[in-house]
Amino acid sequence: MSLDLFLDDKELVARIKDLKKERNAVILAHSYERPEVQDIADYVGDSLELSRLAAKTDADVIVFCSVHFMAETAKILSPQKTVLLPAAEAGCPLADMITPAQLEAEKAKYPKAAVVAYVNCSAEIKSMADICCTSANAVQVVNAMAQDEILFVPDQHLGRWVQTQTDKKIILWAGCCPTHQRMKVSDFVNLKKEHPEAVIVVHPESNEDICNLADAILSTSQMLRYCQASSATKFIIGTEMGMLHRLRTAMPEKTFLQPSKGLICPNMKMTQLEDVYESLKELKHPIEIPELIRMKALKALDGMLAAVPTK
Ligand code: CIZ
Repeated sequence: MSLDLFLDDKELVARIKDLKKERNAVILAHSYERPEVQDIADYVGDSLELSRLAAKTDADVIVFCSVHFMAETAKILSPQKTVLLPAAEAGCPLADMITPAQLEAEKAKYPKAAVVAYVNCSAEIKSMADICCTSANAVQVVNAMAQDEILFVPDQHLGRWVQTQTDKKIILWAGCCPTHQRMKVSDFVNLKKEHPEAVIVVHPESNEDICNLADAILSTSQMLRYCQASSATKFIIGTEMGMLHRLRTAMPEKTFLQPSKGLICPNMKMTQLEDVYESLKELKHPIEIPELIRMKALKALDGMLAAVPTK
């Protein structure tokens, strides 16, 4: 560890800002990142919002504080830019729950099905899909497909939730997010007893029994807009705890409660201010994707953007 890492947070933040200017860089942070990392970022959002911002910016360097597949998505959309993942080890267990060989075998079982890949997967899986989707647009993407059968990978819970909203036949892959899996029905029930006026909002990566308790099932970007538009002032939020910092920052006048204490994604919490500083200073850790894979993955992402244009 270099000596200049023994800096207090104020000094680190000042140096990060200087380096950002020098490098013509932009810092993006996912809503599940540590509060201090969200606070230093130029933009906080979901994976697709951030990747699209990355593609539009004039910055030469994009420091993507998140996990590997998210930084990869930014690189797929912006191959000419330097995309950095500050914490090299930050992966996604859900993304790792399907391999290219497994998807190849599954596609052979369902030759008539369209493959819809949730963005939480590797560039290689995206390159094998007909189209990508996010948790915000999965239903619209599935409904836009010509095929009646959809092989939905890798998140079974998002796929199951989509099945409740469409007439298409969804074939599920058994992946799941271990962080959302840790939420317990009893935690929601107990908190709701204490705060009967609170509105329950959960992410579609949650188990079915949790979704059944919810007033709204929404992606992180939808959660923010929903809570802003709602006349309610108290919410129970069923997703990774970083999102609570984002909601509290955007709406300090409202109350956001967590059903299960310490609902932390260990990968999202790997990025610390020191990593952001090192990343900018040493250009660590650049994302590279073989061009053939990148181009095929781009087709699946572009297909989604054409099927469901976002503002
Ligand atoms: O795509 C994302 O950013 C994730 C992981 C969740 C969401 O709902 O935004």
